Amino acid sequence: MRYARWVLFAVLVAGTACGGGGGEDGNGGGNGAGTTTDTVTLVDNAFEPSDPVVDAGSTLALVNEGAASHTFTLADQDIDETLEAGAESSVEISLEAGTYDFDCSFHPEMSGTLTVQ
Ligand SMILES: [Cu+2]
Repeated sequence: MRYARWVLFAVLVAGTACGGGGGEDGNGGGNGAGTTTDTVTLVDNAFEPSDPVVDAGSTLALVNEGAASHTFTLADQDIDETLEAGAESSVEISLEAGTYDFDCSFHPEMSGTLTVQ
């Protein structure tokens, strides 16, 4: 009885030490504060990322990796880029700091929010 408890304790300690090692490193790829987005990829049917962050006055690259045509449209901001399948383009973000909803004119379910900082 006493021996079995000891073994269980040893196994628990070994397991904890082993599992703890890799835990901290996993967060590195996240969307950290201060990181801006270079490229928005259009796929069937979503934007990746759907929450890009850009600096005011910068240029945002657009790549359509989908099989269908898609648009990057900010309806109220005079930005409406149409990309055929496989096409690349870019838009100049001449907007004031704030958040702006965008979508695809062809696929209303494709939408996202652009943050200008
Ligand atoms: Cu679309």
